[in-house]
Amino acid sequence: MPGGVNSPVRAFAAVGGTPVFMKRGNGAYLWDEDGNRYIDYITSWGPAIVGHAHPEVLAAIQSAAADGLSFGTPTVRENILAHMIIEAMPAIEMLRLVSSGTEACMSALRVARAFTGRNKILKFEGCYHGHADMLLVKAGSGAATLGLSGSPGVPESTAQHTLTAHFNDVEQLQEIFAANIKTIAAVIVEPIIGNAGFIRPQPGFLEALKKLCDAHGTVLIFDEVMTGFRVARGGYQSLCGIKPDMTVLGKVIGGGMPVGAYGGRRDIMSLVAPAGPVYQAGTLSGNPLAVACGIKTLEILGCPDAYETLAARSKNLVLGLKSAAEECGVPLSVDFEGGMFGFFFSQDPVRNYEDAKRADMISFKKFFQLMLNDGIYFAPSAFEAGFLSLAHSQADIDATVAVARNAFKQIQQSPQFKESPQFKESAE
Ligand code: HOZ
Repeated sequence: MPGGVNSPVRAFAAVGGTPVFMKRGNGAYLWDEDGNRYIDYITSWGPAIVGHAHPEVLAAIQSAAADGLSFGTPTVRENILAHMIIEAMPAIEMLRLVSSGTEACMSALRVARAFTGRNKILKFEGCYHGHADMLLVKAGSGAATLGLSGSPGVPESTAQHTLTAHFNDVEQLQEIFAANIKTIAAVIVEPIIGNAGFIRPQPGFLEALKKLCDAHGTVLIFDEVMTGFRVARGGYQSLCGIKPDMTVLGKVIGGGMPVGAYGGRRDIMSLVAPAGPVYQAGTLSGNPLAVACGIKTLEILGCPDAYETLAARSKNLVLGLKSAAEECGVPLSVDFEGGMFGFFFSQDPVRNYEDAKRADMISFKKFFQLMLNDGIYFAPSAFEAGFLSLAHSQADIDATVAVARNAFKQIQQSPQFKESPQFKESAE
């Protein structure tokens, strides 16, 4: 396997060392092949929001498996999951289940192009929307981790249709729309960026984006693969009150099995075959086991206080990390929403991908290794958000902060830290 992995960010390329091979997970924990236990803040990059190996989820999958693995026909379960999604996100009037976030983003853009009859799309630097050719332009996640701004193999004739902009820069957006009058088919955006670390939209940014899209007949696509059913049941769109034309989902809706979805306005989604002429298909789309896993996960998330609990845990974690860092004189910028969080070794708040790249990567790398050695598993890249689950207890958070305090002390004492611009700035 290239790099020994099946997805680049897992290879520890940005933090050094050998990736840990995990053997099993339960609740908030993972165990590696040598039997070491870790508090897990990746949660499979988001899906394991109710905790690993939740007994009710396992029972739902086992029961679905007993009925057969895949039929390639419509099933009632697919309709149950589709209804649960539509109920939580009223902007989705019609949807199609697929097997990954990549597939969902790629398909959503095809439909948006067909709907508008236009070719250009606009994405934001540091946002990651899967690895379809047209979206591997200034992408986040593994591409950012490896410093790849594009990818060989993506034809220039494909990439030329992808415009990019800085997240949180309304002025630049206005200029781009003015220079591309009625030629942009779609804007795709992670309403909170989770693939360049955690970066929140500034007040007014998404509102301005929506207004420009409406004025120019451009389809606004919220990529809520990370934020959907994670920051709130209705995704970030339910918190910011903006109704996108289309929404892309993945991760939590499959609860750890391969499920993605794209949906939105009925007039747009009606173009998808066989209702309309835009082709998209999949043998394992709506797979019975995957859908059963998603349904049970969303049912568990329906328990009272699920999102309050996730938010309280995230808050305690990031505030605990921040205050431990401050005690040691290490600047740390932190943020969270629901069960998703992030931190940058930066004095200043991070508002876009350029800011994220300026954060202190040497301290991040040291922090990651020190935490891992003491049984805390954060993402092995500064360009990824963190995720926790309903299984994370306050005791897990306290234990994490205690380990982090020790790590920050060691970072503060390292000669590289004293030479870093971050340290010099914080000392001024
Ligand atoms: N692109 C995923 C997170 N941003 C990582 C996928 C994986 O390595 O599993």
